[in-house]
Order: sequence, then C-alpha cells, then structure tokens
Amino acid sequence: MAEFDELPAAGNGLLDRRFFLRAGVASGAALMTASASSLERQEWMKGPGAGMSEAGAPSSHESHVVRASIGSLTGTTGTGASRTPLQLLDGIITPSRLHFERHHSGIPDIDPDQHRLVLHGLVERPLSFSLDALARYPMVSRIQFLECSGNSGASMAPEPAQGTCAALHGLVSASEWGGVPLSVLLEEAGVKPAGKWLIAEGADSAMMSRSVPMDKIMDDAIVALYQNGERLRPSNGYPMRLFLPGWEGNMCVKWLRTIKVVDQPSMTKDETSKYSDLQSDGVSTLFTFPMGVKSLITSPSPGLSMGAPGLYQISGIAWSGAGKIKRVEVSADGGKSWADAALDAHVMPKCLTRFRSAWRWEGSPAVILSRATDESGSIQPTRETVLKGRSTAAFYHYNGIQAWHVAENGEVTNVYV
Ligand SMILES: Nc1nc2c(c(=O)[nH]1)N[C@H]1C(S)=C(S)[C@@H](COP(=O)(O)O)O[C@H]1N2
Ligand SMILES: [Mo]
Repeated sequence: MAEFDELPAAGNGLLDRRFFLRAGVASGAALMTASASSLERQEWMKGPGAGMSEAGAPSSHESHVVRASIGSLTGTTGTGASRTPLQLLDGIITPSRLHFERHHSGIPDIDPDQHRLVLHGLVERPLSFSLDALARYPMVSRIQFLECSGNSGASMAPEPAQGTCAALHGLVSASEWGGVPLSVLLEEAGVKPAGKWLIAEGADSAMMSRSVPMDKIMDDAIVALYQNGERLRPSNGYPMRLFLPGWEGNMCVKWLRTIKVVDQPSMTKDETSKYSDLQSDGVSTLFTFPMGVKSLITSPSPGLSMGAPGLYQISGIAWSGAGKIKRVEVSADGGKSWADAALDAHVMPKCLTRFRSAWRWEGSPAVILSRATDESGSIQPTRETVLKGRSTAAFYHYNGIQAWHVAENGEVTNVYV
C-alpha cells in the first residue's frame, strides 16, 4: 500500500490512476480476516439448488435495483419518465429492464405482424416494410448511449436539488443496439435530389415526430430491432425505433411508423415548443442535436454513504455525442486540483465510458467532481458556463460538471461549486 501513498496525483487524497493498472493491490476493504468459521458450509450448500427456468431474473436480494423517480403528468400513467438507477450499476451496459423510459402517451401494444414501416415523400419508390422484411436486410450493432435532452435539468434550478443519481441524472442508459442502417432502405427507395431532411413519426397516440437532416441519416442512423441481443422492449420502441447515435433521445422515435423524405424541417411541436433552448434575450435555439460531453461520479453519490475513513474507489460514467471519451479527470478538493482517472477497457464512440479513481479519504468534508474531455477536444463545462446566456426557463441540454459533497459522517449530497 505504501507504494501508492507515494503516488498522490491531486489534492485531498486522490491517488494515481496506475493504482488500478497494477496487479496485486489490496484496498483493505475486507472487514475481518478469515477465520475457521468463514469456511463452514452454509445452509445453501447442504442440498441441491433450484431448477432451471425459461428466462432469468435478478437475485431476490437485488430487488431494490429498479427504475426510480417514476412520474407521469396528472391524470395519466404513461406521460412521463422512469429513470435508470445509475448509482446501483457498474460497467457501461444498462440491463434492458432498467433502461430509462420517456413516453409522451404511454406504451402502445403493437402487433408486430400488423405493424409496417412506410418510407415515402421525396423518393422514387415509396416502400412499406414488415418486421420480417426488415430483418432480412444487412444489420449492424453498436454499443451506444441514449440520453434524453431533459436529463439533469434539475441542475439548472437555483438551489441544488437533493436526490440520487437516478433522480438527478437517470435519463441516460447504454445498450447494444442492433438494426438496419436507414441509408440502406433509403437507397432502395431512391431519395430525390430535393430530399434533404426526413420526418420520422411514431405509432403511439402522441404520434411523436421529429425532423432529421439527411447527413446524419446517411452517416450512422439505424432502424433498431434489437437491444442487448433481444428484440426491443415495448417501452423502448418494440418492434422498431429510429436510433441516432449521440443525438438527443427525443429524436430516436420509438414505435417507428413512417419516414417521409422532405426538403426542409417541418417544425413539429417536439422541435419548437419542446426540446429547444430559450436564451435570456428571448431567442430560442432550435436543433441542438448531438449531446454534449458529460460525466458523473456514480459512486460515491447521494444515498451511497461512505463508511470509515480509508481507501475508496471513485467510479462514474462519461459520454459524448461527438465521439469517444478521451480523458476523465477527478477532483477531491472542489476543483482546485485534478487527477486523471483510469478508463475501463471499453472506450467506444457515443457510448458510456466507465472511469475509476483511487481516493484515500481522510474523513474530513470534501467536494468530489469529475470532468470529461472527448476526442473532438470538447471539455465538460462548469455549471456557470452552461447557464450563461440561458433563460431561467430553459431546461434542456444540461451537461455541466456535477459536484458531490462528502460530509464528515460520510453522507453525500448535491452541491454547486
Ligand atoms: N414515438 C415516440 N418516440 C419517442 C418518445 C415518445 O414519447 N414517443 N419519447 C422520446 C424521448 S423524449 C426520449 S428521451 C426517448 C426515450 O427512449 P426510451 O424510452 O427508450 O429510453 O424516446 C423518444 N422517442
Ligand atoms: Mo426526451
């Protein structure tokens, strides 16, 4: 251990990230040394275990790991959101059952045999695809994040809201998304030269629709059929959704029903009155598509109190709509000094990246924060920078640095720095 105490990387106990790259380091977290009684056979070893089942479920001891802060507009049950319990997960994949949900009019009960995707508008040949027909096209799969542009909106409030990572930032998840590149389908339909945008519409009663520029479609848009190896969950768009890697979640139209090729954006309610950013001069910024570079310490975080002073792992997620995460820095002294965090091996474009830092907490109050940089060179801004020039009524696209206060008793709360 002493060897790592010689590798302080920043103020207030942050250790060098090489801590995680060396073999054979112990954290000293095991509370008791093993004794003979630790080796006694437990009850569950004294008879055969349970049988097989057709589909698995998490351990009954993990029943607290569920979606949180579920809210719906008054008088509705499906017009709102549920949030991913980020503080209870590790790695970068969100189990499908915990992917956040955001619906404007509930989850439609779609019969996949009846459902069609219709491609029309400024095309040579309007086409209609059944699910079976779509599944015969060449497919791709990528592990990528999906984030609602309303995520973290609470951080714009004048006083820091108290809540878990789920409550404050749980409108982001990551999955392996598999499906057919939309460019392939459009090539088959033949886009007319005047076709520069398309309007994607869903089969829910909200008929949510968004305009998408053709460049993005030709770059990496897919009609997603699979999520983490199985068909999409109903809540996430079954049987098909538009997936636009790195772009705001709202544009990833679920229960995708029609794609109309047009010559200009159609100014739907979801890209004008909603999902636009009101500035303090009264001008509203439209079409903020890629999600900004962002990171968040998920452990420790509110609800996950610290125990006795000692060696801790700070862990969190970072992501950017512009590409890969290049660097994550962590501070344990409120941003006075920073140390590079170690990144887990899976660093992929437009995906969550897991970071870790070793921290020797002395037991005194501390403010911990993380700051991500992406491969385009963008650095996660401070809260102050994000709010500059924005109307106090603005709500979307918040990617500011999140600070957590660790009290002497180990309790973690949300603070602004
Ligand atoms: N048809 C349709 N598509 C939709 C929505 C919707 O209500 N209806 N919600 C949008 C919003 S605001 C977001 S953030 C994402 C959420 O996707 P998820 O529920 O799979 O997490 O879907 C988008 N696509
Ligand atoms: Mo959203």
